[in-house]
Amino acid sequence: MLDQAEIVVKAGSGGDGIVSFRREKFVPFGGPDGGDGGDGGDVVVKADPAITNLRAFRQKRLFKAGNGGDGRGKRQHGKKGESLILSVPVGTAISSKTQIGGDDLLVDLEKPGQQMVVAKGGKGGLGNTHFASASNQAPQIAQKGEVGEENSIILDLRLIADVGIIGYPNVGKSTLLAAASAAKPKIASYPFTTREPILGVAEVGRQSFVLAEIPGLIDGAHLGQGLGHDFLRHIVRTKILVHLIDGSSASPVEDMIKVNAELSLFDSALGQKPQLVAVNKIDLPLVQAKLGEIKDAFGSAGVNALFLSASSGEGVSELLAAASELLDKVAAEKKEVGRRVPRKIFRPQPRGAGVSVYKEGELFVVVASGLERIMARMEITSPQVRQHLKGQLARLGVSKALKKAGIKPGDRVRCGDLEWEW
Ligand SMILES: Nc1nc2c(ncn2[C@@H]2O[C@H](COP(=O)(O)OP(=O)(O)OP(=O)(O)O)[C@@H](O)[C@H]2O)c(=O)[nH]1
Ligand SMILES: [Mg+2]
Repeated sequence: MLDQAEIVVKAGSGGDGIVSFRREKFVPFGGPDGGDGGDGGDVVVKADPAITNLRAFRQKRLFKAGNGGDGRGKRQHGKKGESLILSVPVGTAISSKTQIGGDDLLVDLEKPGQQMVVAKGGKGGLGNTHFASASNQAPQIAQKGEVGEENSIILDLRLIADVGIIGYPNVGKSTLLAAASAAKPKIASYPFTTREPILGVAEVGRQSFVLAEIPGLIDGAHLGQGLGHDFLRHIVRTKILVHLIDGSSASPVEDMIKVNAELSLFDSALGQKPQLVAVNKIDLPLVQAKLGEIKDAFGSAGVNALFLSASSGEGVSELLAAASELLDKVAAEKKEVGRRVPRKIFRPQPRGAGVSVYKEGELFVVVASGLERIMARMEITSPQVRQHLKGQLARLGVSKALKKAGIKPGDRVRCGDLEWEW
């Protein structure tokens, strides 16, 4: 049930555009007819209900889409590279690995058919037909294809349950799950009987929801103690929690506080998740005897606890009704928040923004978003290309920035992997 895989995805590179001129009988000087390169294929991850695990991604690590074909003469464009579609189970979260070793959640593929491009194919280079102008009718310029994106991503199949049943080991989580649903988890009088999350479906009136027993919550679980913190991340996706507490424990309120602290230490959002506190095992005479005391203790802690016996069934239907009600409330609030989220506004960057120039000894180094991409696609040796590049540099505000930094003809400039003379 716990499923994770780390893979490398590589999109196809774009094909090269080419330099070619028409050659026909009786036409001595044909015009340019170099075709464009085809775009490289994308790598796409798609949620497919037919897939149930991430096994396929644990055996193989590199997934590549097809490259675009090169352009040819007679304006023939290169073939588009074939995209690669990776089918994953619904409920897979995709994160990208950050350079500092962490990960950033990119998307949660929650719906069947939902998909995301995880590596974008490189654009095909333009053939020389695009560079013809009134002053240059025989252009020797063609663009190289752009290199396809390569990314390291983490696929993480998380459990999808509406309600997570949490609590210390042996408090009766499995017993409650068995009483509330048709699931048949193993029940025993020792801790860590349950070693993997277990799902069950509960029905309340005409509503039904998925319950999951989350095992392994002990002090230090956020540090990986006990069964480790792998299960804790499953709780992140549940909508609400049922926090089950053993009524026969020495201090039920303290148990609740400690488990909640463990949740917050793992992820502050978990500590904020709505929860119902339920005190179990009220059938035990020992618990009956101090029921009033326990109620008062929770009352003073500001918690409106529910009381039940998972083994006798007393109070179970009331707990399920309360869970159903809380789920409705959470869903209504989510809708409300969804309406209030402001639309994102993208503002185009003014020209010259994002260009910076610094000196490395005698060398002028240019850092400009966009320029490195253009440069990587240039065959800088040809004089015509250099002319074209000069135009691009002026357009992006790079020339101005270099002049401001005091550049003189003959000085050397570097941008990305390319170095040239000014
Ligand atoms: N008297 C009484 N015993 C209960 C009740 N609920 C559970 N138990 C007992 O408590 C013990 C643990 O129950 P489980 O349901 O396995 O507890 P759990 O929280 O799932 O435990 P782990 O999976 O090991 O973390 C078993 O011996 C159960 O029979 C209850 O309401 N009353
Ligand atoms: Mg259990």
